[in-house]
Amino acid sequence: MRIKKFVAGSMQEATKQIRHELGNDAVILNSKKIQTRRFLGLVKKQGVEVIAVVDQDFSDARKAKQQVQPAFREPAPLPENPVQLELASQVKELKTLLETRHEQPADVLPGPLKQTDRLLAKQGVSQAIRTKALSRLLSTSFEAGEQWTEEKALRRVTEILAELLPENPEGNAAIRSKYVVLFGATGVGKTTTLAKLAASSVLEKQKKIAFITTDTYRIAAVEQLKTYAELLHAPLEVCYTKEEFKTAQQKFADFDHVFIDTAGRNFKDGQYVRELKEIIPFERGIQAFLVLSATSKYEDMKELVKQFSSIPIDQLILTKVDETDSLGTVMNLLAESRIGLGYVTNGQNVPEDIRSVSNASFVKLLTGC
Ligand SMILES: Nc1nc2c(ncn2[C@@H]2O[C@H](COP(=O)(O)OP(=O)(O)OP(=O)(O)O)[C@@H](O)[C@H]2O)c(=O)[nH]1
Ligand SMILES: [Mg+2]
Repeated sequence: MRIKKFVAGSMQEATKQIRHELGNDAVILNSKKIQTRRFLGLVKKQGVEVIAVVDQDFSDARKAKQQVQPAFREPAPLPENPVQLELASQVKELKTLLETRHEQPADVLPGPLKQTDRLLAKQGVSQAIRTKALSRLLSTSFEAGEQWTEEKALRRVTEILAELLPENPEGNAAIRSKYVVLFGATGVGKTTTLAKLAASSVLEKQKKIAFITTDTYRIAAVEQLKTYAELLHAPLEVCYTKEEFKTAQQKFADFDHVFIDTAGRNFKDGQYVRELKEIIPFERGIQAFLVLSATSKYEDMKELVKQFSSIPIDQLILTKVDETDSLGTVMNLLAESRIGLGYVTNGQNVPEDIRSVSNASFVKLLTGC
């Protein structure tokens, strides 16, 4: 790879020099307007300073390919506006470099974009998503003479990341079904989060609510939910079987919302998912949330989503975001699973430590932008 700085009176002149010295495969990494001085420094003149790079391996491989396949060479575009054409070709080349250099895309990026890429990598955003986001940034917002700044690049990439997430309009997370069920691995915060949701239904929307728990594995689990139910003056039914669940549903016929808690189990064992489905009729009028902890490993979260693929999950709830600084793995999971995120929780306090999220607010949490 060869990098060189060029100083010229105009962008056209600079691109001419670059093409002459580095060839048609050169890519502009950065350009800025400068003032040059002539005649012993007495006369100032506007100019540009351009840093360009050529990836020799890439260039040679492309030339070799063109020589072998001359019939497939694209016809050269008509030179309407040389600067525009040159920029368009640079963007194309940079995108190709990005997409073909999967191991280290940051290598070929201009400085501010490199910073953005590093920040996302530090957050744990996968290489595939970073490449996609930066390629989209290059195709959509590269304007003639525009100076990249770190802030601008990060802001734009944040918007692009939101576009890569599954559709999840703002307000979608609202509790809208009569039955709301939370399930997920042990200790992720299901019961606490259920209490937060139930409390805001009562306190903010004055709804009449009840609780059901199917967590009959631990005595303490029932006690924990009973405490919240008493605080909210809401009835609680403990259900061991499908029949008991049906009876509880009849009992709560005239309630606005029934919040259902479930036992945390090692759901890698498909047996537990089957047990859950045996008691709760997931198909009708039930808003189902899979609860994941932001502190979990990506592979474990992915496996869990897979194990629950036979249950119609409405949205995910992400707990314990206060315990981690990196939400990249969640970004990867959402983009891959195509399930939207409804809420994030950020502490142990009931009911305040919960907020509903849209794609836009989630990516802002991720990039801090
Ligand atoms: N830091 C932090 N802790 C949380 C959050 N949500 C829940 N917790 C804590 O996590 C612990 C487990 O919470 P529970 O609500 O009992 O979790 P669970 O998923 O119901 O657990 P099991 O029913 O045993 O599977 C408790 O100490 C909660 O206070 C959160 O957003 N942030
Ligand atoms: Mg629990």
